Amino acid sequence: MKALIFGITGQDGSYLAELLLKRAYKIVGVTRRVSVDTTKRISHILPKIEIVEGDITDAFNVNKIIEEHEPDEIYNLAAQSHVGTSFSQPSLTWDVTASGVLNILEAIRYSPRKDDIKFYQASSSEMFGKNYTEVVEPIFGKTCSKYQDESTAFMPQSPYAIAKLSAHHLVRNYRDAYGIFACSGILFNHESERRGENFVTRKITKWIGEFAAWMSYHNVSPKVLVDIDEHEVYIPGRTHVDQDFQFPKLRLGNLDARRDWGHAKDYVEAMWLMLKQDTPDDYVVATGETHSVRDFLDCAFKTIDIDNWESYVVIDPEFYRATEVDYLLGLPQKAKTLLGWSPKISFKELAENMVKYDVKEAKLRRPRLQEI
Ligand code: NAP
Ligand code: G4F
Repeated sequence: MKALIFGITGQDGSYLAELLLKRAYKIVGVTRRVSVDTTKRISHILPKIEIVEGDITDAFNVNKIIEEHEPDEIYNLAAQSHVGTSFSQPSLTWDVTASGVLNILEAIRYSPRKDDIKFYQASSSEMFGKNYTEVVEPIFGKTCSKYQDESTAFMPQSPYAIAKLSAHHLVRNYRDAYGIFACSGILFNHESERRGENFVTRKITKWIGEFAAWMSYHNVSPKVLVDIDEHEVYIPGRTHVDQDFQFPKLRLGNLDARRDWGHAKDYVEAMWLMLKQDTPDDYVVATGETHSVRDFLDCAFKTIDIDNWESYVVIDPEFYRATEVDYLLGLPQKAKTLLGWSPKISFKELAENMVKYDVKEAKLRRPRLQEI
C-alpha cells in the first residue's frame, strides 16, 4: 500500500507516518519549500519515507504529485491550524484550509485512478463552535448532558472553523456527486509532546519545562521564590547584576474554555481505520470527557509539585479570541461501534507526559550550575 500525506511535518503527520510504516506502507510526504528545516518531527523516520516538495494551495502541483505517485490512500492533514492566527490571517487560512482541500478533491475527481484512491480529510470539532446537543438524562453511561456528535448542527466561530466546515461539506459533496471514497474525521483536540508550541497545552508545558530547568539551574525551590511584580518571579537575595535572577510569568488568555483533549497517537489510528472500511463516512473522534484550561494547569503544575499555579500565571487579553468556543465534549460512539476505536491515553497521562518531556528537554539545554 502507498500513502500520500499532506502535512507530514505536523504533529499528526509524524504520528501517522510512524503508524503506517509499522503496517508496511510506502509513504510519500509532501513538504513546503521553507527557509528553515521543518522536518524535526519526522527526522527519525526520514530514511524510510519519500519526501516531495509541494504546497496544497497550488492546484497544478497537487495534481502532478497525485498523478506521479499513484497513492492508494491520501491523508490531508495540511492546514493553517491555529484558530487565533485565523483571525489575523483569514485569507491565508481560507486558501490553505478550504481551497487546498478542493485542489485535492479535483485532482482525485479527474484521476484515471479515481476509484482506487481513498481520501481522508482532517475536519475539526471547531466546526461545532458554540453549538452542542443537550439531553435531560445523560447517555452512554456518561455524566454529561451536553455533547457534540455526528448529528449536532455546526455553528463555527472563527475563520479557521468556517474554512474547515467548507472543506467538510466539499468532501461530502464529492463523495455523493462523484462516488469518491472520501472520509472526514471530526477530530476533537489532540495534543502530544510534538504539539505546536503556540497551542495552549504545549505553551503551558513548555513554560513549566523552562521554569523547572531555571529553578534547578539556580538550585532553588518554589517556596523561596517571590513575586517581583505581576509579570515576574524572582530569587530573593540576588542582585540585578545577575541577569538571570528573575523569570517571566506564563501569559495566557481565557482559562474557562473547556476542551475534549486526547493524545494524537490514539487519534491517527482512527484516521487509518476510517480508510479501512468498505464505505466512506464521517466520524467524531474524541474521549467523551471535557476539561477546562484551568484543569490542564492544575494537572500540569502538579507534575512539578506546584499546587498554586495562579501565582505563576498572568491573564493577558492579547490571547483572547474575538469569538470563542466555550465548550467541547465529543461522543465517539460511532467510531467505537463501527471502527472498534477507543482512546487509550487519559487526560492526566497526557498532561503529565507532556510536562515530563518538556522538563527533561529544558534541563538538557540548561543543566544545573554545578554540573557545567
Ligand atoms: P500542525 O501541527 O499545525 O500541522 C499542519 C501541517 O500542515 C504542517 O505539516 C504544515 O507544514 C502543513 N501545511 C501548512 N500549510 C501548508 C500548505 N500551504 N501546503 C502544504 N502543507 C501545509 O497540525 P496538526 O495538529 O498536526 O493537525 C493536523 C490536521 O488536523 C490539521 O489540518 C488541523 O487543522 C486538523 N485538526 C487538528 C486537531 C488537533 O487538535 N491537533 C483537531 C482537529 C483537526 P509546515 O511544517 O511547513 O508548517
Ligand atoms: O490550544 P488552542 O489554541 O486550541 P483550539 O483553539 O481549541 O484549536 C485546536 O483544536 C481544534 C479542535 O477543536 C483544531 F481544529 C485546531 O486546529 C487546533 O488544533 O486553544 C484552546 C483553548 C481556547 O479556548 C483558547 O482561547 O485555550 C484557550 N487559551 C487560553 N490561553 C489559549 C491561550 N490558547 C492559546 N493558543 N494560547 C493561549 O495563551
